[in-house]
Amino acid sequence: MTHRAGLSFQFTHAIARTPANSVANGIRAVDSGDPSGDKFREEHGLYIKALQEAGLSVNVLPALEAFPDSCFVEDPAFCLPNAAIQLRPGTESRLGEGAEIRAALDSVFETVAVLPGEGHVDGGDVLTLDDTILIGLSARTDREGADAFAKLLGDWGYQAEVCETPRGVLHFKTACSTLGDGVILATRVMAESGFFNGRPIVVVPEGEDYAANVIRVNDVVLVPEGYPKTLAAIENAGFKTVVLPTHEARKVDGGLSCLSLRFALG
Ligand code: CIR
Repeated sequence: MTHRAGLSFQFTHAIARTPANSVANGIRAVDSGDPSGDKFREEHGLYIKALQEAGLSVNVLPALEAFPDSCFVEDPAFCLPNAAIQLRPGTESRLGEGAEIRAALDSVFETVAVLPGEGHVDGGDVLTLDDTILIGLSARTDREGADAFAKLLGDWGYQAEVCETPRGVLHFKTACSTLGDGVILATRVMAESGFFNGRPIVVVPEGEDYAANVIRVNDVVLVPEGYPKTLAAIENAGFKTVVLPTHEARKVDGGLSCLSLRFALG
């Protein structure tokens, strides 16, 4: 696709969802204790404020107790400037979240498509760069879903590539992010994967893999609290940062990107 400067980080709007108390039952690979709804909502409030300070108008949807992981709105949908796709998350307890977010998509986008076919894609497996969109196969995103998604993006004039998320990594974006301006932040394993085609990569220092999930929002990069080496690496690469607590999200394998859908309208 043609290079669309800023596609990966210039946004005007976001959609988020308040964490429910049921987030204590959220899915996790390793149990390090249940997140508390109250503490999670406190951290979420700071996250929303940071998005607003970065210039976004944020629609915060009400908590959904029936879906413990529903505050991770990145997974059931994918947004582009002026168009969105309702996805089918690849785990049973989250499947219904696509229908739950649909009205919020319809209220802002002229075009909202549903992922064609029967396959599954979690938005956490989709990394939008300015010139291509990478889709990682994972335990959540299957080949049928990824191919259908790539075809739909192609029909809309975007280039998409399907890659393999390294084993043991929940989502493609658990291990990498765009810092914007063509620069990638990635864990060492992901940096050595060859997915990034010679793009400049800031490698996440050893022991800080969780900090590979950051978000560039307009002029700033939001970085999780507690990862000083990664923070320094991002700042040394010339990016302005804002640090946010994500301690409760982390207990259920969530990070900064999962907590919002970010897009440009206009
Ligand atoms: C899940 O396992 O689906 C949630 N507990 C965490 C989702 C994190 N989402 C993301 O990385 N995009």
